[in-house]
Amino acid sequence: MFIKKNLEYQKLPLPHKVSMSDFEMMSSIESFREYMLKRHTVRDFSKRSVDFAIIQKAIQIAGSAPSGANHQPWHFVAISNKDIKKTIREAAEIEENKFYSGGASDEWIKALEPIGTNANKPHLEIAPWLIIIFAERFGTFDDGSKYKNYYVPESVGIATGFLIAALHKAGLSVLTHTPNPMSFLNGLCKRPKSNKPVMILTVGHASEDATVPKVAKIKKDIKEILTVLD
Ligand code: IYR
Repeated sequence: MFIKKNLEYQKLPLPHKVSMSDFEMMSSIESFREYMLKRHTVRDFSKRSVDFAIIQKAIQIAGSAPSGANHQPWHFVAISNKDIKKTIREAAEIEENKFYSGGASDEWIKALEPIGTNANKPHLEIAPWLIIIFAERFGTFDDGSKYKNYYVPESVGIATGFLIAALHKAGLSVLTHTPNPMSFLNGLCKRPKSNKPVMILTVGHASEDATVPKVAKIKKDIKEILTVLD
């Protein structure tokens, strides 16, 4: 929580200086690239448990992300409780059933065909952890007064990217899931109305027989995603 009287501008020397030779830079980015390219969105999870300490560290990394005015407009709810996971699965499947049986446009359903998704979400119960990501529209100072957050979707998106990368670094697999509507998650996670549920991350180990859709591995060429003006 922000303490109002601590919020004065003050300069600090850069706390960590990462200094690398050109060679070290290349080798560092190359090994990171190789590792990140081993990340696959997984829908088939094993029941193998994951220590809470790993989840906690990953969320610390997410919490270090840059954000609008450094307001850190996010909150993470980590769930391993079987009953709560079951409730989330049931609620999500009700919404997904509506989505897949007429709620979504034909164009959207067609776009999902190559990914092979459907309304069944067993992973929400099988995987050891669900992390629910909330976006906070407002924060509260130590004196109880409220302040507005800025660039909330952008900030939460960056933190979510950090989180997914951190979980991958721990050898875990992740599935991003956005059931719509998601307001049932506020009650279940005891979060106030000012918190908007953004995403459910299913987190755990991929099952032995996990598969990925072939199309998921077709990535746009660098020439298509990068324009250089030099
Ligand atoms: N939320 C649904 C549908 C879905 C939508 C998109 I866009 C995806 O990339 C994947 C699925 C579901 O989870 O099945």
